[in-house]
Amino acid sequence: MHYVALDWIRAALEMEFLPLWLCLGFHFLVVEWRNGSGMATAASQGGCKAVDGVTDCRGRNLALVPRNLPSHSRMLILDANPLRVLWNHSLQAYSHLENLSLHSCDLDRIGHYAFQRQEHLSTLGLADNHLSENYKETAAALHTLLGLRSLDLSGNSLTEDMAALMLQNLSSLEAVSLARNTLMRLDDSVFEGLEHLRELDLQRNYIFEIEGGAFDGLTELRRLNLAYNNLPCIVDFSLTQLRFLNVSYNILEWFLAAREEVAFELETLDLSHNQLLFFPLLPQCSKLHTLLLRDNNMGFYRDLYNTSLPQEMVAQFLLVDGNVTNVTTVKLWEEFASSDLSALRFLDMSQNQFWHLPDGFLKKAPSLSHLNLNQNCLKMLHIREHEPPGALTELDVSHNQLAELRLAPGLTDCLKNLQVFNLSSNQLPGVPAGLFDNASSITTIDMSHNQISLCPQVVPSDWAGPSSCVDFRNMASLRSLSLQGCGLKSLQDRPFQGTSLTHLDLSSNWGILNGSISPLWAVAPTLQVLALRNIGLSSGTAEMDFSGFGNLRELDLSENSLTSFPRFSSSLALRTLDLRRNFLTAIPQRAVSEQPLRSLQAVYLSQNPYDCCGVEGWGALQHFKMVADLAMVTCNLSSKIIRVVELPEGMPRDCKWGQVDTGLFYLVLILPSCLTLLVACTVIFLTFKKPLLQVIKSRCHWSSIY
Ligand SMILES: *[C@@H]1O[C@H](CO)[C@@H](O)[C@H](O)[C@H]1NC(C)=O
Ligand SMILES: *[C@@H]1O[C@H](CO)[C@@H](O)[C@H](O)[C@H]1NC(C)=O
Ligand SMILES: *[C@@H]1O[C@H](CO)[C@@H](O)[C@H](O)[C@H]1NC(C)=O
Ligand SMILES: *[C@@H]1O[C@H](CO)[C@@H](O)[C@H](O)[C@H]1NC(C)=O
Ligand SMILES: *[C@@H]1O[C@H](CO)[C@@H](O)[C@H](O)[C@H]1NC(C)=O
Ligand SMILES: *[C@@H]1O[C@H](CO)[C@@H](O)[C@H](O)[C@H]1NC(C)=O
Ligand SMILES: *[C@@H]1O[C@H](CO)[C@@H](O)[C@H](O)[C@H]1NC(C)=O
Ligand SMILES: *[C@@H]1O[C@H](CO)[C@@H](O)[C@H](O)[C@H]1NC(C)=O
Ligand SMILES: *[C@@H]1O[C@H](CO)[C@@H](O)[C@H](O)[C@H]1NC(C)=O
Ligand SMILES: *[C@@H]1O[C@H](CO)[C@@H](O)[C@H](O)[C@H]1NC(C)=O
Ligand SMILES: *[C@@H]1O[C@H](CO)[C@@H](O)[C@H](O)[C@H]1NC(C)=O
Ligand SMILES: CC(=O)N[C@H]1CO[C@H](CO)[C@@H](O)[C@@H]1O
Repeated sequence: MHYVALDWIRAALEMEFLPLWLCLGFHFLVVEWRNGSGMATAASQGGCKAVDGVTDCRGRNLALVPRNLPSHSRMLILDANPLRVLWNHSLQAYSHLENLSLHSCDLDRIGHYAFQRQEHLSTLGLADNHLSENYKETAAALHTLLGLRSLDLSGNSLTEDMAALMLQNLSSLEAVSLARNTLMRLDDSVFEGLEHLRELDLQRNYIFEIEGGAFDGLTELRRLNLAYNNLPCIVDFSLTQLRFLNVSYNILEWFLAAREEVAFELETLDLSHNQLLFFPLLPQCSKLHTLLLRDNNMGFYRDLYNTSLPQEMVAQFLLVDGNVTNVTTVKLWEEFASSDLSALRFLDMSQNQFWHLPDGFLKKAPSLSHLNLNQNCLKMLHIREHEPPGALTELDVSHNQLAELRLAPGLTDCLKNLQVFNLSSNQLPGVPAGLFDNASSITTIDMSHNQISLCPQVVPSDWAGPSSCVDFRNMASLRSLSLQGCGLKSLQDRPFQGTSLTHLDLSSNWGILNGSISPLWAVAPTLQVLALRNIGLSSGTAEMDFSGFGNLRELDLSENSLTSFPRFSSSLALRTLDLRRNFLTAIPQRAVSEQPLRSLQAVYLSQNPYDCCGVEGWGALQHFKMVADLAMVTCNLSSKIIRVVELPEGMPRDCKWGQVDTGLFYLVLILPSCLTLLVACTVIFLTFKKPLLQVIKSRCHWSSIY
């Protein structure tokens, strides 16, 4: 019993000591902090940088807001410090702040009075903290900021209720970011009272539902970003004042604007990377100039409905709002026809499932300058009056199944503003005669990966036969032409005469030059970039004579059968030369010392079967540092593949020694045998010396008289 009482007293004593220890601990912390703050003062000259009212304390490992910073700072950056808590009054000394940045500070608590007396604060960055933890206190702190204009709360694991509480009554806000949080459902309470909000970023949340009216109070809203959410559709879109809407990377199947005859301010609409089934039904009156619809499932379902009249296509929407279910029937074509595309300049419909474009579709967008139809299933493109519109400067129909371009008869100036025409990867045999006749602005044509043939002679422009060839002659504006992988046979008749091509790609047309580059002489003076990859060039057929190509900067001769280094005339100004994947065995010294190669900035030489003993030019090449893929160049030394950079220093000389002085080699081989023979002779001689003398002596018997 005694014992127990004593124990109890000890426990009580310990209990009393506990606060003391805590106090001591706290005191210790404070002392340490004081010392720390002394250091921070030093850092405000060294660590924190203070220039022109901007104090930058990024990543200084600060646990508290330093107290000795310049008090007149207008901008304070405390990003990436382990603050954890923003204590009450910790910013008291800096009452002139306009801009405060606290990104990635591990903040899970912001004191109610942390921002007191911050009347000038207009921009507050709180991204990437843990503000969901004590969100009520944080909300209370934010409510003291009556002049706040921009607030970044991204990456804080906030739900819609937390966000709603934090934003409540912050009516001065003009820009809010709630990106990378965990919002799921938006109703009219979340953004209530933010009547000055112009910009709202909600990307990368889990929003699957936006109730009607959620944005109704935001009368000033101009930019709304809803990218990377889970929205299944947008119907009855009625934010008339919005200029920019980004709903990319959702799961939208429909976009349907409210059918009101009011003017929408919408200029940019990004609906790319969704699952749209039909062209969005846009406002009847808008200023839309950029419409991005890349990577959806859109098509015009003429074939599906088995009707040639798209007017008959109908979609029914089941709208569920609370316990009220409404069925709305939309006549797709009528709806589409009433969409206002008159200001549209940029339209991206790539990566969809368009098998055809209905008659009159492009006519609705007379201002269109960029049209991207890349990666669809188009089989035919009908070029008619105003389709595509005359303003078009860039048309990309690459990666479709086009087997025919059809040109309305009598049409002459349909492509007069077109600059870039990409027809790559289709099944076109050619283009209709006369299509390019009045295309006087065209600079770039990509016809790669089509099975085209070049017209043998000038085709009369009134010739209405099938478009089974293409003629580039006399296209004075043309600068860049790709005919890669077109299955072209040996070029005849100077097919590029009358053009001023600067870029030409003839790669992967086996045999197209048939040993002579004379078909290119017509464009030799203007060419700057020439690709002759994989066309079966060999050194044997004829010397490649590039002497007329005075402006050539880049030449690609890779994937051919060249066995020797090509010769270039001295007037060449080459900068890049690609000789990969040929059959070069040696780099001759002269190739390197020749004048045109001195101007080279990059030469690619790997994947050739060099002989390690035939690389006399390497030293010089390395000296000029122009071998761009030197690390990958290998050579062959008695059946072993060695990387050239790993060759021993004097290697080529050793090779020469081995090749030239074979006489010496034989001498060395023979020398031991000779020596052996000599020794043997001496031994024999010595062994038989005595008897021999004796024999002589015995023979000279008579001389023993003395
Ligand atoms: C506040 O700082 C941010 C980030 O440096 C900057 O983008 C913004 O313009 C500044 N705002 C003001 C009002 O100075
Ligand atoms: C700030 O002060 C209030 C009121 O005194 C107090 O309730 C709160 O705990 C304090 N917050 C912090 C982080 O110190
Ligand atoms: C917001 O304003 C309303 C009306 O002025 C007021 O009743 C409410 O308490 C305010 N809420 C906060 C969190 O300040
Ligand atoms: C829309 O948002 C996505 C994701 O942030 C971005 O990649 C895209 O560029 C934005 N679109 C426009 C038109 O800015
Ligand atoms: C589509 O309609 C045509 C005639 O209008 C008919 O011959 C054809 O069988 C129909 N196809 C389908 C799949 O209904
Ligand atoms: C819908 O719900 C409201 C209240 O939630 C109720 O008053 C109304 O009667 C309901 N209507 C129907 C058609 O069920
Ligand atoms: C449903 O239809 C009724 C009558 O047409 C209309 O008053 C109501 O607003 C509609 N509700 C929705 C959610 O569209
Ligand atoms: C044409 O389109 C293809 C594939 O989409 C692309 O690789 C190529 O760079 C484009 N050509 C030009 C000249 O833009
Ligand atoms: C179109 O080309 C034809 C023949 O090349 C020429 O006669 C005509 O004037 C051109 N039209 C325009 C509008 O340039
Ligand atoms: C290729 O050139 C050789 C002679 O240089 C010629 O006999 C042959 O007909 C040419 N081949 C083609 C397809 O023009
Ligand atoms: C390397 O050289 C030897 C003899 O010179 C030859 O038999 C062999 O095929 C060469 N190997 C390669 C990969 O070129
Ligand atoms: C480590 C360190 O700087 N300690 C100092 C903390 O501050 C006290 C008093 O200001 C100094 O005496 C310590 O040397």
